[in-house]
Amino acid sequence: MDVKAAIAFAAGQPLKIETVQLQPPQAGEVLIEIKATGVCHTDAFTLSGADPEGLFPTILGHEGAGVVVEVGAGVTSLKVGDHVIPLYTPECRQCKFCLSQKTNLCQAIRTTQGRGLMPDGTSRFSIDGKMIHHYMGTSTFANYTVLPEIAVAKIREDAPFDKVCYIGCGVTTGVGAVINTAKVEPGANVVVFGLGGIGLNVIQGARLAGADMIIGVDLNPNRRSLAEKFGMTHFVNPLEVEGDLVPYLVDLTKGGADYSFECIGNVNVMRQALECCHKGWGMSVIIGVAGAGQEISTRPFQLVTGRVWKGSAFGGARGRTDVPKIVDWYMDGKINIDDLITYTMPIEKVNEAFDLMHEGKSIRTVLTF
Ligand code: NAD
Ligand code: AHE
Ligand code: ZN
Repeated sequence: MDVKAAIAFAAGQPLKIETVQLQPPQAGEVLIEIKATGVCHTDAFTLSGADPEGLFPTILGHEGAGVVVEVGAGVTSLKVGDHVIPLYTPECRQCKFCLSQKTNLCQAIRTTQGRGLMPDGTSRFSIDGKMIHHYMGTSTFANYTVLPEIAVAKIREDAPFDKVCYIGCGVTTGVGAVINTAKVEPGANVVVFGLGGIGLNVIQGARLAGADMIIGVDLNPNRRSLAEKFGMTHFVNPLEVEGDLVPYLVDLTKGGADYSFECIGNVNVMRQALECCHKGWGMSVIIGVAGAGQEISTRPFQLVTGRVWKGSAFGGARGRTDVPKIVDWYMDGKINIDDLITYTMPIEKVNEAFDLMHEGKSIRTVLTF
């Protein structure tokens, strides 16, 4: 079938809206009509060319919501008409990783997904007979996309697509990192580096967990008021701090953060995030994605003396199990999504959405079809 998609033909170039061809779902796959998709910094990261897994041409987008319109042979957990959120972290419930119950990183289709292909090693997308890569297994910058059944979360039908699409990445990543990965406890002191689409969800996750002090760190002073609305108690702009940021934060938290979160993708900030943690127990969680060739460093003494460095992908969430619950939290008013969606515009304006992100003018832009 012909579908409308924003294609990234090469790194660093604006996306182009084109009509592309999509093959029907194969065994174990479903065809989804995408109704709305968020634009995450990771889409921009891959488009920039800094992603070692970045492949072109591709259809970006991994924060979508839509409706199942066709199911392939053998699909049992989904039917036509189901409202769904595509998952870049699937949940097969059968692989070693899923069965371990120690991680959300299902590996059932990770190899082909990383090569921009469906599990059978081919792509469903093409243009004029030339193959186009899938992206993160989701490719939500298209009005129709195909996914394996194990990479689709079924959600309630009264949830608005143009809001809950954000649960497909940013909301779950931020809130989940606090609850699933760090397991922040009531009364904890938390420092959040980067108050964008992820960091603000860490802030609201920390409030949900009952954190006491919630410190937000960002170079953009315009982030302050929204972060306060989401639970931030103290704002720190590193440009206004005299001297080193780390001792400043250790002082502010009276000994160091119980938990810190890096939501930028900057390896120097990752080091600061670890080193501002409390001696003996402070835990720093890396969420930000850093470019090819970049490495983190610190004195091993930081770890010897009890600080813990962790990472979190998709907020440690098991998508098919946890995403429907997070949709419920939103529908029940436990988490705020609406105030983080700063722009909603048609897919044709996708390049404007990236510009707004780079200019620091948006938290999340949602594209509709
Ligand atoms: P964003 O662009 O919305 O937000 C980034 C924020 O960081 C901005 O507010 C910016 O002003 C701030 N910032 C930039 N440099 C800074 C610095 N040196 N010090 C302090 N603040 C600084 O991006 P986002 O969508 O929130 O994504 C954040 C990061 O998380 C990206 O690297 C993205 O790829 C990654 N990410 C990871 C996961 C995961 O599962 N691990 C999921 C989604 C996004
Ligand atoms: N392709 C990059 C890695 C990018 C990355 O870490 N992605 C996160 C999700 S970011 C969503 O906005 C993730 O889930 N990682 C786990 C995984 O298996 O990719 C690279 O460096 O190669
Ligand atoms: Zn994302």
